[in-house]
Amino acid sequence: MTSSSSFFTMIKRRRNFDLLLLLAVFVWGVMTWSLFCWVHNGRRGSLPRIRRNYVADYMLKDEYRIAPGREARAKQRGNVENIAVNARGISLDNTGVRVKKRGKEDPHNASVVLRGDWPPNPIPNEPDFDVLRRLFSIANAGDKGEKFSIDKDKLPPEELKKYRDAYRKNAMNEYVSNIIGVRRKLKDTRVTGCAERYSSAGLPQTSIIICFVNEAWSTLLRLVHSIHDNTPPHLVKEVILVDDGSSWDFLGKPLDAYMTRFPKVQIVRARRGLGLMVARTLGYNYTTAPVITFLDSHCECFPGWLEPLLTPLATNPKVVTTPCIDVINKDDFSISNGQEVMVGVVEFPSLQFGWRSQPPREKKRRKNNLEHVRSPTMAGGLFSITREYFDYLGGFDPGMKIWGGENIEMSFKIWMCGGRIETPICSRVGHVFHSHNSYMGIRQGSYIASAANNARLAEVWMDDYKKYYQGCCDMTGRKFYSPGDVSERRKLRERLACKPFSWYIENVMPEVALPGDGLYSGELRNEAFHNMCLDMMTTKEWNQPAMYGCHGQGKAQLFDLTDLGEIVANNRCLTRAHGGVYIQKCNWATKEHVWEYKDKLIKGHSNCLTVNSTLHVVMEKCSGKTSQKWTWNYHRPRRKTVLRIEEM
Ligand code: UD2
Ligand code: MN
Repeated sequence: MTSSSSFFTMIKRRRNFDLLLLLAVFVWGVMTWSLFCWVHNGRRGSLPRIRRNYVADYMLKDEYRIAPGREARAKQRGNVENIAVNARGISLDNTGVRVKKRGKEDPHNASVVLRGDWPPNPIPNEPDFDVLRRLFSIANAGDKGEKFSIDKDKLPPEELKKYRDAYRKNAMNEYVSNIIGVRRKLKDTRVTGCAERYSSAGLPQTSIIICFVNEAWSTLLRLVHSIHDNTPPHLVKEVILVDDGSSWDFLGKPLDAYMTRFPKVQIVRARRGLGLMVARTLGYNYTTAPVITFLDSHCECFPGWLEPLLTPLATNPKVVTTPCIDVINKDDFSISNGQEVMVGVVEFPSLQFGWRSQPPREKKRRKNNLEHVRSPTMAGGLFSITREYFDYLGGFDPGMKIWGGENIEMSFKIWMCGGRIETPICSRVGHVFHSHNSYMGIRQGSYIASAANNARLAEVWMDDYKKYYQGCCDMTGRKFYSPGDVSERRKLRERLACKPFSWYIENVMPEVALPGDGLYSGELRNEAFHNMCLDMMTTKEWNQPAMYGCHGQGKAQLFDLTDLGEIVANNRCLTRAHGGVYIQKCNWATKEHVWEYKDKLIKGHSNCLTVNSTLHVVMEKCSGKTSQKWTWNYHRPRRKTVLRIEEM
């Protein structure tokens, strides 16, 4: 009995001992954890307050951490979008989207973030500001839209690695953009008279739609800040950010958290990448204002940008406005304010959008410098349109995928169905022109999609003129033409009784050369050289055209003399410069592009196009010798004589 009771006492003591041991381990664990947290808090403690809040927020959530190599693995499996969305754990409704509504405060009371106030990890490639401050003067970086650059060779290896990685992932110098931060002041670069000309009183409200896929943190946030800082609040009903299936973690919860300071911002998330046309339509479904304004996700809005876009729409719902797009340099983030306002055209046979100077008739039509510039097409990312006209035109073609073509489709139908495109010269918005489309990696098939989009627009809107587009290309240059089912879009056009494409060409864009449709066209042969044809050789600017064996394949040997007197092949113009003849982008403002063809001589100013001994063409005094005598295959004495844009 005694022995058994002492046995139990021993067990009891042993239990106490175990409990004590457990307690000690627990206390040790808590102390280590506290020490760990203290160290981390110390780091966070040095950050501005606002940042600490959401750093804490997302650091708690494992799914917002960047899993090294995850993107690469996902790419291998070809389903980046799904992985991304799942990894973020975003809950979605049946339609595949989630909408976050914000509070109701006045936006101007919203908290602001100062330069350098910037979330650390998990934003990838965040510069180490302490290192940077020691090496460079980074105060006021990029202020007033001025350029900011650093000598990357001075960066220590770990910073240089970030610098390079950031560039590769974003097709722009994200590292420098990060130094500039998410907010900067922009100069008022409008021409004189703009500030007085527009008022925000009585204008309709707009909803702003910004679609993005894997956009850099600093460029996306800088855009939203620039809208906030440079727009009268009563003109903006809401800003809809459409996340089109981004795979970068910081565009999840951290972005949600950041945007809570802007009560008018809503974030709509697509379950998977929809392509920009469908993503914009998705955003559109959440808008409520009478005017819709689209912006790319790497823009910056200048003071007074919105009023001129809305003003014409207040009285004419069929006018679509697009701002002057200033170039934000992808390397130093300077914003250059191009002096002359350009117009948009479509190039043949590529159907690509192109910039040109204002054609002579448009210059004549505009009575003063502040008058809006009418434009045959628009770049497509930045424009305001009334809800009424957008709906009437059937919005974006839902059959178009990923990228490309939608801007030209929209432009054609705006004009052909009774409206017009205008650029108010007082509205200025900057846009980063990337070295390539950085999201193409996660949008497989984007080249093919863009070509198919062009085929759709040719099939639906271009009537017989679709012969000028013969399809284009995948990444290897292989051509194809696959518009898919366009029956619904054709019905739409019929229902709206829009004008024929010939009307558009003759009235809206008569200056653009259609290949093989010039006053003179075909091969350009010289009497001194049999079996040889003038050949552009390449489309590279400043290359010299030369005589080459005739191949009958068109393209670089298919020359058109246009109504404006340009000699065009392969979408490029023959240009006189430094006594020689070169290839340049066509530009109606340039006198050196204008030629006269008479008595077999091709004259430019008072000299004649002549073949020299190296088979290149040069300008020489006109003597009538055989090497100055040219013949074309076809002559079309006619035609687009009426340029009626001013009557519309
Ligand atoms: C121009 C337009 C762009 C669009 C395009 C033709 C300007 C300045 N930009 O090319 O808006 O009209 O021509 O299609 O006028 N995006 C998505 N999902 C995608 C692909 C892109 O949401 O699958 C977003 C992207 O993040 C960006 C916008 O759509 O905000 C336009 O793409 P971009 O910037 O690559 O096009 P860009 O400027 O080369
Ligand atoms: Mn863009």
